[in-house]
Amino acid sequence: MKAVLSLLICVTVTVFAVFGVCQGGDLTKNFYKNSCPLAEEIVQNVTWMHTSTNPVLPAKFLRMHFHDCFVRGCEASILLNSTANSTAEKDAIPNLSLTGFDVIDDIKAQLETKCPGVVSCADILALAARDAVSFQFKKPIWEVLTGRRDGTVSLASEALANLPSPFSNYTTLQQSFASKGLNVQDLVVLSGGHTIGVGHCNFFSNRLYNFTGKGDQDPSLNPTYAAFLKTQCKNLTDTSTVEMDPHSSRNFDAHYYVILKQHEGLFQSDAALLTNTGLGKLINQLTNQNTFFSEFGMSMEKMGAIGVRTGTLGEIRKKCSVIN
Ligand code: HEM
Ligand SMILES: *[C@@H]1O[C@H](CO)[C@@H](O)[C@H](O)[C@H]1NC(C)=O
Ligand SMILES: *[C@@H]1O[C@H](CO)[C@@H](O)[C@H](O)[C@H]1NC(C)=O
Ligand SMILES: *[C@@H]1O[C@H](CO)[C@@H](O)[C@H](O)[C@H]1NC(C)=O
Ligand SMILES: *[C@@H]1O[C@H](CO)[C@@H](O)[C@H](O)[C@H]1NC(C)=O
Ligand SMILES: *[C@@H]1O[C@H](CO)[C@@H](O)[C@H](O)[C@H]1NC(C)=O
Ligand SMILES: *[C@@H]1O[C@H](CO)[C@@H](O)[C@H](O)[C@H]1NC(C)=O
Ligand SMILES: CC(=O)N[C@H]1CO[C@H](CO)[C@@H](O)[C@@H]1O
Repeated sequence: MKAVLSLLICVTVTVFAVFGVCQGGDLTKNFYKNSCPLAEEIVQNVTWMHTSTNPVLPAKFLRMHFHDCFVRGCEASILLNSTANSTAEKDAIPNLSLTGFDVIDDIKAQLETKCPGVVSCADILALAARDAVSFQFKKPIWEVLTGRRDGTVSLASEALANLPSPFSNYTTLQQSFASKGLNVQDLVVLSGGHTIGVGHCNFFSNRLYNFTGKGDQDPSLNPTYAAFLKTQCKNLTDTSTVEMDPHSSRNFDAHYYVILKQHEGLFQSDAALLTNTGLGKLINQLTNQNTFFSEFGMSMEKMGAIGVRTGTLGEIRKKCSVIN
């Protein structure tokens, strides 16, 4: 029955595609093979060139891609500038510390000289996130499907409403991911993105100084680690940054799960993964680098497909920071 149903769906989709009625569709491997054969190579070269002199770029791009996908789908709304009429996602509070927009502009400019109006900003971001993270391995560590098109709307209020907060508990995180079609496995695996990059004290200092409003510490946080964090974040208003995966925050590896098990996850949202005891087995498995990398690739493919516009939907922006 299931097979018959999917055959029916396939036939329907094909018929619609042939007649150009169906505007949506799936992402594909190497979408620009004919229209811009060097596209993926150009993205990788320019990304690697910038990453070689800017070691924080992998963290910036990985988080930027996540923020893009969780708000209106992966359609580059995160790259749009605010206009006279509307404040863009870029200028919402959760964007604090996103950088690298100039690098995206550089990649786009080089693609526009080779194949004008062909490669979407949403695809550039998905590829650049993968390539920046992969720079340390000198080869791509997950596959990125392409064919996304760009959206035309970006609203700061939607960033606030759609991005999970670092103060979230497990239930809230699970709901947030479910609302994007991602399951609990994706939640645990993608949280492993916190193996690179930094977090600002104000996103977790309540765990050090005032967890329940009584000047107390979060009992689920490793006390030795908490003592260290207090030397980095002096008080509740300190806005310094600390590495999320201490001593290895520029190394994309499985170490996030090692510290997580030691109750050294930085945010409440990290610690929350331990509150569902059913996830212990998965967390243990993910401490193995090969397992983490292959699972991360699969979950990134799902995240990278959230709400994508394909076919004739959306547009191919000429500049990533403004709509055409
Ligand atoms: C599960 C829900 C998540 C929450 C609540 C969350 C929250 C945060 C917060 C608060 C920061 C610190 C920002 C700052 O202080 O500048 C951060 C950083 C980061 N997040 Fe997440 N995040 C989540 C999931 C993800 C996912 C799915 C990815 C990518 C796969 C990701 C990748 C990153 C990276 C790479 C950084 C470091 C950014 C930098 O160094 O500038 N996060 N996250
Ligand atoms: C990308 O970089 C490689 C290695 O430096 C070089 O051989 C290749 O020609 C570059 N490709 C493009 C499209 O610039
Ligand atoms: C978008 O904003 C950035 C930062 O303010 C600026 O450098 C860039 O030129 C703007 N883009 C356009 C197309 O005006
Ligand atoms: C601002 O809003 C007005 C009226 O809704 C519209 O005509 C105009 O095109 C908008 N401008 C921009 C830059 O979005
Ligand atoms: C999780 O957080 C939400 C929103 O703050 C709250 O309504 C809910 O009661 C919390 N759940 C648990 C189990 O603490
Ligand atoms: C700790 O939290 C309580 C309750 O929210 C608040 O009244 C108190 O002022 C906070 N303490 C500090 C040092 O901010
Ligand atoms: C909190 O710590 C920061 C960094 O050490 C310091 O600059 C600031 O004055 C402190 N604020 C308060 C209220 O103690
Ligand atoms: C990179 C970037 O655009 N950051 C903005 C994030 O939002 C704040 C306002 O909340 C802006 O001041 C930043 O410029």
